[in-house]
Amino acid sequence: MDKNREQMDKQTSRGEQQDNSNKKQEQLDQFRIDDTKGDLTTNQGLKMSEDEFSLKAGERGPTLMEDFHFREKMTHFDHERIPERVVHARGFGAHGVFEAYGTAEPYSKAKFLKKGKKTPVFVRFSTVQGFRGSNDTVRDTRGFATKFYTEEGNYDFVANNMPVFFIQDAIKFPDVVHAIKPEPRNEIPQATAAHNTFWDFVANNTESAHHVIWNMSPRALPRSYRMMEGFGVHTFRFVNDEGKGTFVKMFWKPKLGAHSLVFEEAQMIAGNDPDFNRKDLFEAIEGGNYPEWELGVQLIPEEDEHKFDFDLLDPTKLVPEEDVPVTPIGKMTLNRNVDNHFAETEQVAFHPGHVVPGIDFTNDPLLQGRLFSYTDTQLIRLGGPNFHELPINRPINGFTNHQRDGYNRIAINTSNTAYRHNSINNNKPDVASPEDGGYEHYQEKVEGRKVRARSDSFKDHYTQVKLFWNSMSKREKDHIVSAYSFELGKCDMPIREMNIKVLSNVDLELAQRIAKNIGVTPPESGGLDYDKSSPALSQDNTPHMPDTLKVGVLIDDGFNDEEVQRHLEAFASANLQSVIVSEDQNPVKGANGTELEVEHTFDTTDAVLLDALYVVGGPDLSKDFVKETVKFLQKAFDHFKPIGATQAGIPFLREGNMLDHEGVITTENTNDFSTDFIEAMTKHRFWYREV
Ligand code: HDD
Repeated sequence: MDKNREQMDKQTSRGEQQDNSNKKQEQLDQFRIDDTKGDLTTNQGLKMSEDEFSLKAGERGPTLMEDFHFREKMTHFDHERIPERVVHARGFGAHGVFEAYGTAEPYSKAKFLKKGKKTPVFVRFSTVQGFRGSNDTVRDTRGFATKFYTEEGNYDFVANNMPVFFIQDAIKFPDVVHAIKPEPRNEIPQATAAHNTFWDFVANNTESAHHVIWNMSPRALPRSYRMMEGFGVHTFRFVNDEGKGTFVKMFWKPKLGAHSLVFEEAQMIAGNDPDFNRKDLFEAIEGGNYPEWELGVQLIPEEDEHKFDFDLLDPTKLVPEEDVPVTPIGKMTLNRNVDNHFAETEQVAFHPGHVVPGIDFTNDPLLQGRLFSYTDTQLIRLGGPNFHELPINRPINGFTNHQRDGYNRIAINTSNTAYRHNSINNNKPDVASPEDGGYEHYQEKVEGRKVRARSDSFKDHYTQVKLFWNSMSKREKDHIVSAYSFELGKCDMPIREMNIKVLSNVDLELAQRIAKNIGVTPPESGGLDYDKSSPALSQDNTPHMPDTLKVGVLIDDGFNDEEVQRHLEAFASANLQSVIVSEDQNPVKGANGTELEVEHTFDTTDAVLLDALYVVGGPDLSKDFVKETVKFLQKAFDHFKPIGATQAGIPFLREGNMLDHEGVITTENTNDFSTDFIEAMTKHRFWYREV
C-alpha cells in the first residue's frame, strides 16, 4: 500500500486531524529526478563514454546498426510528442493549497470542505480554441481546471472563466468545436472565432448567443490568469451527512479582481510575447506573489428548483448573484511552479466525474455528456487506461481495486486475486459503506420516456443575453460592439445578416450599432423588453488594486537620485513592480551617482507588456530615447493606462497633448506624485480620459 495511504489510514483510525497540505509534493518527490547529479547513461543505466558521435565504420563511413545508444536516443526522441488536447490544448499549470472555511459543512459532507482543512491542489489554465503553440492573448474562453488531492480521492473542478456554455446538450460539443476551430479546407484561422464557420454555427444554433456575448466582452481577454474568475457552469449537487441534497453553483473569485486587456493591446502582445499569461503566472509565483482565489457557492434548496424563470439544468444560464448570494467556502493559493511542464501540466488529466462523497451531479445534459468524454479523450491522449498512475494524476490516498494490466502499467499488484467476490484474500479489496467513506450516488428519483428531445424550459435563448448586455458599463458595451463588428466583419455577408437578425432578438441598440459597422441594413425594430441587470457581471464592479501591476520606468543617466528613489520605494511598498527601461542594458546613473540596473531596453519590452509608464527621462536624451519614449507613451495612452512623469519626462506629455487628462500624473499637477500615481494604478485604466 502507498505510504501516504497507510499514514492517512492510521491517522483516521486514531481520529487525528490530518495535515495533507504537503502530501502531494511528498508523493511527487518520489518521482522527481535530478539529472544534474550523475553520469550520462542509457535508459538501461549503462554509462556512456561518448554521446555526440554515432558509431560508424570509419570516420567517414556509414552508421552501424549496432549503435544501441544512437537507436535508443533517436527512438525516444521520435516518440516525444503526444496528441495535444482536442480543446484546451494550450495550458499552464501550478501547484497550491486549498483551505476550507467550514461554511460548506452544513451542505456537503466532503472532508476537504471541513473547517481548517488544507488540501493540495493542481490548477491548469488554458485557452480553448488554439493549438498548443498558439498565443496566450487571443479572444477566447479560458479553462480553469483544479484537481483537489483530497484524503478521499481526487476531486476535479473543471471550470471555465465564463459561467455559461455554447450548447445545452453534450451531443453538440463536436459540432461547436468543429465550427470554432480553423476551417477544414485550409486550417485558417488559428485560435480565433472570427470566421464563417463559427458565426454560421452561432446564427443557426441560437442557444450559443449567451456564451458568445461573454466571448465578445472583455472577459475573453484576461490581463492575467491571476485576475480571472472561474465558473463551474453546471448546477451541481452538494450532499450532507444526513443525505440531504442542495443544488450548488460554484465559482472562483480572484483576490485581485477580474481584469482584462484591451483588444488592440492583446493583439500587439500576441506578437510581442505569445507567452504573456503563462509568464505572468510563472513570474508571480517565482517572485512570491502567490495568487489567491476564494471558492464561492450559490446554494439553492431542492424545493426551489423551479422558482427561477429559467431551468437550473440549462448550462446556458447563470443565477444572478443578486438573486442568490455567493457564500465563500474556502481559499486557494497557488504557491509552486511545476518542475516539468510535460510531466505535470501536459500529463494532468481532469474529469468532471472525479468527485468525492458530498459532491454529486445533476441531470444537466451537458454535464452528463462530459462525464463520458473526459476519460475517453485521456485514453487516446495519454495512451491507455493507466493514466491515473502518472505522478501528477495519482490520488494522495492511493488506489486499490481489481483493475489490472494495460499499456504502461506501473503498479505491481502482489495479490493473486483480481476479482470480487473472492475467498482467497478475504474478499479484499472490498467496498466501503457510505458511513465508512464509500461513495454513494444521490438517489434522485428519475422517471420518463426515452426521447431525443429538449425540455421547453431550455427554449429561451435571449433573456440572459440581454441581462448581460444590460449589466455592462459603457466601456464594456463599446468593447462588445467592436468585438462583434471585428468578428462578423471577417465573415461573408449572408452570415453577417443572419447574426444581426439573432442579435435583434436581444437588443435593438446592440444589433443596430454592429449592423452599421459591418454594412448590414440596421434592423428597425426588435429587442427584448427586459431591463433587469446584474451588477456582479461587470468587471468594473470587481476589486481593483495595484498589487503586482508593472510600471515601466523610462529613465536615462542624470536623473534626480533622491526623487526617483523615493518614488520607486513608494511603488514597491504598494507592491507595484517597477521595470527599469532604458536605451541600452548598462546601469543608469543618477546625478549623484545612484545606479539602477536596467531590466529592459526599448527593444526587449514594449508599452503593451506594461500596465503603466513612469517617465523620468534625463537631462541629455538621445534621439532614439526620445523617439521610443514617444511611441511607448502613445500606446500606453491609447490603451487607457496610468502615466506618470517627473523632471525631464513632463515635456513628452505636453508635446503629446496628454497632460490634463485623467490618469496622467505629473509633479506639476500634484503635490504628492507617488500617492496619486499609486491611486491611478489602483484604478487600472482610464477609459475615456475625461478632462
Ligand atoms: Fe471540456 C477539456 C472545461 C464542456 C470535453 N474542458 C476541458 C478543460 C476544461 C474544460 C477547463 C481543460 C482541462 C485541462 O486543463 O486539462 N468543458 C469545460 C467546461 C465545459 C466543458 C467548463 C462546460 C460547462 N467539455 C465540455 C463538453 C465536452 C467536453 C460538453 C464533451 C462532451 N473538455 C472536453 C474534452 C477535454 C476537455 C474533449 C479536452 C482535453 C481533456 O478533456 O482532457 O474531453
